[in-house]
Amino acid sequence: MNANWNQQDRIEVAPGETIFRAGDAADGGFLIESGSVEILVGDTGHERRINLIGAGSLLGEMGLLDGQPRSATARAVEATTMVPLYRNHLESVLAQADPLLRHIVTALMSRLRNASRQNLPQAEPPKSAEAAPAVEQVMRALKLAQSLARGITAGELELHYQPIVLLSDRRLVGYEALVRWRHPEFGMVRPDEFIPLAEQTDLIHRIGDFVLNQAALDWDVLGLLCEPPPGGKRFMSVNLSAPEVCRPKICHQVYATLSEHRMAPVDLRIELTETSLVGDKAAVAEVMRKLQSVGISIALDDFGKGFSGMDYLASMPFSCIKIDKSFVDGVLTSERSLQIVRTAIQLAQTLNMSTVGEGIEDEATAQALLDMGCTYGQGYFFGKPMRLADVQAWVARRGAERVAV
Ligand code: G
Ligand code: G
Ligand code: MN
Repeated sequence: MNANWNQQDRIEVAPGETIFRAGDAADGGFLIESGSVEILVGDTGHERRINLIGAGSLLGEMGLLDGQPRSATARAVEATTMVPLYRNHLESVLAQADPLLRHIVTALMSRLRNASRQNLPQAEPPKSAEAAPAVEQVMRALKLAQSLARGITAGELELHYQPIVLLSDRRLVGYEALVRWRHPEFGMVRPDEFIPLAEQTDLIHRIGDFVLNQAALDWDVLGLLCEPPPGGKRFMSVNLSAPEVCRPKICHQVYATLSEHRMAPVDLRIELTETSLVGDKAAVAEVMRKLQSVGISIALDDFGKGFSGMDYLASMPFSCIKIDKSFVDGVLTSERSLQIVRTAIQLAQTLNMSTVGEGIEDEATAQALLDMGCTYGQGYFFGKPMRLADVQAWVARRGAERVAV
């Protein structure tokens, strides 16, 4: 792909402009948004048009796959707008896609590759009914990857807060900050879709900065809504992913943000998943100890979901374990889930850590967790992730309900 186009969101091409020539190096493709493009074969001066493609068509998609030189020339017929699709993005999207989707896309791509070997560079992905949603999903992920930088700059990220309550009396003690992307085309996009894309680049740091900054800013209001028991803690939990934990000067960045917003370090909790702990263990532990030494607490997120939670519990300074929803969901129906949750809570108690049950959706589950000694609860049963103003309304409504009881 032309170096000047690298990492652009949209490319505008003038009528008659060449997009690429046969023989050019290829490392990506394009999706035509508007306009039209002709595909030409043959030598300069003796070119022959073999196809004319328009909005919604893929162009140069072979480069997405194998980086082989272009087998034809592409030229805009009129003013044309294209979304560039980069190979590293496709690869990261596919690496996370579900295996069926990965299989479909790989099969489609290999068909395309064979078609192009037979000198049919105009071949397009078959638009069969089955393949359409898969292609759409890949397109969506690619478009998201492409527009993330712009979206962050344009202020499309927002932070939602999910209440965390003390299970014994259901009082509000804290929140988990969860980032969302209000995308102009796709609406509200969940972090599972864009955080992994952001982690491939430095964009994850811009997201991390936004989240920490916004959470510290909103804590001014949200902190006052909490009602910790006498001597108990109130907290704002934020999620950090691996590249953020390993970022040089992460501690400095966190302290600077806290002091800018006059947020007390003891009010901040950082959630780390096992996957954020990979890499240089000693370095990660060092960062965690530094954060902890100023009063910030650290929670092990999604406990039970990974492979070696135990290992991390032994070597890293956690003060809280968040028990994954997949186990919480089963406490009433699966003896195994029940025993795993019970054991996790006991382990936490032995190690002097608190516990949060995640994804609680009903009263009976909340009660079961409380009976086992779980400290905190989080889940739709108490409250969904909400914007700041909605948290205020939620607190007011709860207060009224309590008075009414
Ligand atoms: O709210 P939702 O279920 O969409 O969140 C999905 C996952 O995305 C959560 O489990 C959480 O770990 C992750 N996530 C949410 N917000 C952030 C954030 O600000 N930073 C990082 N690194 N991950 C987040
Ligand atoms: O980072 P973590 O995996 O802990 O984030 C929790 C995620 O789970 C959030 O994205 C939130 O939207 C989601 N979630 C929280 N409570 C519930 C719940 O009760 N039910 C379901 N289905 N999802 C929940
Ligand atoms: Mn979390």
